[in-house]
Amino acid sequence: MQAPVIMGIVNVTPDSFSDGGLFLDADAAVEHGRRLASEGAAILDIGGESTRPGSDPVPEDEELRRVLPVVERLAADRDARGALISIDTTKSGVARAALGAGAVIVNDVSAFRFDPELAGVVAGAGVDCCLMHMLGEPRTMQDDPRYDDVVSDVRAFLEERLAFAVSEGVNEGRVWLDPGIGFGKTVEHNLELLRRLDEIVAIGRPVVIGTSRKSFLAKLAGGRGGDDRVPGTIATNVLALERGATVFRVHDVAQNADALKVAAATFSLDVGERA
Ligand code: PMM
Repeated sequence: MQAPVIMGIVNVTPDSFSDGGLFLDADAAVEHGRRLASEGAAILDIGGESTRPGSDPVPEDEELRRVLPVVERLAADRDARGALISIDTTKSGVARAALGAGAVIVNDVSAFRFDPELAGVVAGAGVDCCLMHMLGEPRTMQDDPRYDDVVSDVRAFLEERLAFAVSEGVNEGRVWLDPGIGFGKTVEHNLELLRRLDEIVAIGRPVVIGTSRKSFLAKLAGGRGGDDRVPGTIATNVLALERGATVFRVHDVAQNADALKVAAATFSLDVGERA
C-alpha cells in the first residue's frame, strides 16, 4: 500500500456535473487551483470538456481556449506550491499544448481510444498518464450498462489499454490505471469495483480513483447533491486506500486530505509531516 496522493479537480467547463460553470473564468479557475494546492493537492487535474453522462464532445479550439491559460498560470506556480499539473483530455492536440504550457501528466478518460495519437504524444514527452475505463462514450454510457463480471471486464480492458500504450512507446512505469467510477456503471457496478479494487491494483500499476460527489453516492445516502456528497466520497476513498488505491481525484481537497491522512496513519503509511 502506498501513501495517498490527492489530485484536486479544476473543471473549466460550463456543465460538469457538480461544479460546472463555477470556474469557467480563468481567474476563478486559477484561484480555485491555488486553494486546492494549499489544502494539500499534490496534483491539479485541469479539464475543459465535461464527461458527464449524455454530454457531447467539445471542439478542440474551445477546449484549448478554456484550459491553456489556466494550465500556464498554475504550472508557473509549481515551484512555490508544489502541485503538478495534469491535463484531463482525450485529444492529442490539447495534450500537446498543455504539456508545452507546463503540464506533466495526461489524464485520458478514454484510455487512448478516442484519439490513439495521444499515446505517441505521451510517449514522446516522457510524462505520466492515467488510463481510465469507460463503457463506450459519455453520450450513451449510462444507457443500461452491462458486464459479464464488472471487475474482470474492467481489469481486462485496463490490461489491454496498458499493452496498447506500451506498444506505442509509453514506458509502462509511467502508466496509472483507473476503473472509471460512474462511467457506464450502475450503483451496484460502482460498489463491486470498490469492494474488489484489489483486483485492479493487482495489475501492478498505481490506481487512481474518482468517486468525488458522483451521483451513486446520493442514490445510496438519500438523494442530496453537491457538498452533501462529501461524507460519501470520503467513505469510498478510505475503503479504496485500504484496498490499495494511490491517487484520489477529488473536488473537496481539505476534507479528503484530512480523512486520508488519518486512515493512512492507521495503516502505518508514511504521510509526511506529523505535528
Ligand atoms: N471523472 C470525471 C472526469 N475525469 N478522470 C479520472 N481519471 N477518473 C475519474 O473518475 C474522472 C476523471 C468526471 O467527474 P468531474 O465532472 O467531477 O470532473
